Amino acid sequence: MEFGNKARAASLAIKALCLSLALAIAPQPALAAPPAAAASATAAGPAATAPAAIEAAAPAAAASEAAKPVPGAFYERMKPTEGIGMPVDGGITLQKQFSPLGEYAHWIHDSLLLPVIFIICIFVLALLVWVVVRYNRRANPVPSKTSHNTFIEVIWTLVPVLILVGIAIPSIDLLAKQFKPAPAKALTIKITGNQWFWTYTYPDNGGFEFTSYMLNLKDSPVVNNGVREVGSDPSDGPSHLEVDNRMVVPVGEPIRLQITAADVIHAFAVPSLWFKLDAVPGRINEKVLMVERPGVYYGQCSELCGVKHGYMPIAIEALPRDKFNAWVLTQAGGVIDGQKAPAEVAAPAVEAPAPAVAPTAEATAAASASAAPAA
Ligand SMILES: [Cu+2]
Repeated sequence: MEFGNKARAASLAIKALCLSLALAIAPQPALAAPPAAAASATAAGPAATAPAAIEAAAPAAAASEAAKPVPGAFYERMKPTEGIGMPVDGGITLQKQFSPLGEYAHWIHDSLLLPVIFIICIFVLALLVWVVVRYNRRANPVPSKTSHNTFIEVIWTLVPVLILVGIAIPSIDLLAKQFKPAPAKALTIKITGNQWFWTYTYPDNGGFEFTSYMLNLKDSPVVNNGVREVGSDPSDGPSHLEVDNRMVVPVGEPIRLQITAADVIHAFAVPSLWFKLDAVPGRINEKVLMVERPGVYYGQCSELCGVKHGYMPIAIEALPRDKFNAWVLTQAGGVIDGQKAPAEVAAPAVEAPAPAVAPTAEATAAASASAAPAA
């Protein structure tokens, strides 16, 4: 919201600059142009006295509003990519990472910790084998009485200290980065853990809120009443991980996630985004989420929270900013920078076959395309 205010302030400043330039160079007849353009430049406010100048400022305004959704834009649920943002069969290491911190942590794990662990294990194993072979009773009947060797003692103290320092430097660096607060302009999303589903609230986009339940499993007892079966939509991901309403986020920007719980302790965890934070009743935990590329990323509640603990997965759909904005406008009460959706964008494509306002050709095609597989 604050970012929106700043963007508007910047846009106003650019317009004011263009206005003074235009006033200085515009020939007099241009100032007498019809005032029709004023209607399109609502943000110009009191500074908008000369229609010709407003016309001159239009390209600058268009640039600052490039992030806004195009009227008639629609949201289409993204199909996840197999093996991306989800566990894979026979996987033995961390999931492929899609956040800067995740990549850093993955590097620490693969290029630092694993080699150190491997070298230490091989070294200790070799020492054991050497001792067993060389110093058993038959091979070495008269043992040495040596009890101290200063050089070896210095080595076996110093080397582990250096190894620990070598591990600590990037670890503490990663820890510090994980605790870095979100920038003031970051989008805020509030997440509430419930027995046994998640609630997502978007306070910066009109405060709309929705719940997210796991899809029911095929040929199994119903887990969530009134929720469809997994696989009944072509965009569905793996069973036990796919949900009815995904949390949608913009890609490539820091997002402030504020996490709490309504009943017992849950934990919001998405392995491929290097994100895990407890959801504690009566308390708000905050952490920054940054997704590097568009996609669907799955996680699960990671705190034993009751009988259906294993049935409250998390699905995050990361979209480019313009598509995220379009998605926001499909939500009831969804607002981008104080602007509400045009009627045809606000009407849910699937649930409203006959919208009150005539939809654009594109929206109609989208509605019929997404409605067809469900039928
Ligand atoms: Cu839980």
